[in-house]
Amino acid sequence: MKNKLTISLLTIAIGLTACNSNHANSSAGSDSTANSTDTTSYPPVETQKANSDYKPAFAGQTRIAGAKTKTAFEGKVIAEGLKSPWGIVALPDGRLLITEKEGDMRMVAADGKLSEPIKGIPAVNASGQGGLLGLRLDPNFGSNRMVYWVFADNTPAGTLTAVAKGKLSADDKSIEDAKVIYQATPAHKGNLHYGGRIVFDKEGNIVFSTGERSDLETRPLAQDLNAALGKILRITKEGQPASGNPFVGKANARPEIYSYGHRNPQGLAFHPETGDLWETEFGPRGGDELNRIQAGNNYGWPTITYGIEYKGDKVGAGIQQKEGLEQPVYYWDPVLSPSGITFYTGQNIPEWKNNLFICGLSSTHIARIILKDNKVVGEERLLGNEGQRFRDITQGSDGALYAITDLGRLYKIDKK
Ligand SMILES: [Ca+2]
Repeated sequence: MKNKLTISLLTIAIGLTACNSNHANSSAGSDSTANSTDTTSYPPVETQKANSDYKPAFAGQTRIAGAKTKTAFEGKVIAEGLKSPWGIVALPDGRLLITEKEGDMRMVAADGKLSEPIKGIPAVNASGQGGLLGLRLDPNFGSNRMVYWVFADNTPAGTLTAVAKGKLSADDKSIEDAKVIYQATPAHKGNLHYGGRIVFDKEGNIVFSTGERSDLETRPLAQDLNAALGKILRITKEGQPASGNPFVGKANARPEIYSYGHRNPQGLAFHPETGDLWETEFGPRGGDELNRIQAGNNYGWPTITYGIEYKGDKVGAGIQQKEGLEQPVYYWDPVLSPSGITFYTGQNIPEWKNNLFICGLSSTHIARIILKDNKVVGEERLLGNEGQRFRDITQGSDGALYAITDLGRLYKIDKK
């Protein structure tokens, strides 16, 4: 493994040398404190043919101007050997807590050393896209040591997306008193589109995502307010519908629903300044989306969507826009396969302030998205030379970004 690590670091070093010469050229004569809206001089990063000739609803909804980071930065592999890591959070002491799809959690120390699997986590169904998925620490983790996670749960009727919680033991070796607090029914006999990302809102409620389970029979449930599939849900730490939810007290609607019409959302993050909830979801072929989530809104799937079915047909009636259904802030055709996302609030790379970083699986890069007035104004591809499917990203307590990949690497991304 040591040889592999050396080689990968060498690859990064070579890649960065190439990048840096570009930076030098592009920043010649410019102010080193370039602001984040300095994007106009670069072509869009996407140059491949789109899957359809669908037209965006507004200018800048796809293939926005490219951006280039001027501050020299690097992505270093600080750990390898994780088994299909899926979710990552930073612990207050600088360590990282990571889920592995097959059902384990591990800690990674600042020097990259992996812990043994943490015991006490209930069994997950890891077939297909299922498993142990996103995780988040309690906002009061420092005093209560509570951890919350999303996973694919087994029931007699099939599998479903569920949320559980438990207390990290004082010796960090186990989760104590693990308890399932929410099951997103109906269950389905399938193993795709579980959603699976989880965040805490400022009131201390859990906000998490569920997929519509992919199959044609379950797909319409994304529009059904009596089903928890294809939704963003908002619940208390005890698994009850959170107060203030948009459908509380409404007939024929579940009170835990926050927004609906989602396909397979795997990215959730709150904007550090506006407080808005931002989401990424896997669309069909050519229809991956970035959305700004507002309570009660319908985000369209499967009634409207960009992109086409993976087998080539149009999706449903083949429409992309409809009154009353939300448009994505941005979409990708071809797709990124967007998984975990995070906003940057670190100090080391000022031009990244409040930018959104999106892990791309099939695209094998991290997308850096510059937002202004709730629109995308710039896009950059990071770590594209690594050949990695990026699964989740978070900001460490040191302000650096940390990203995990399906091949089991942990990258630290920071100023060089
Ligand atoms: Ca949509």
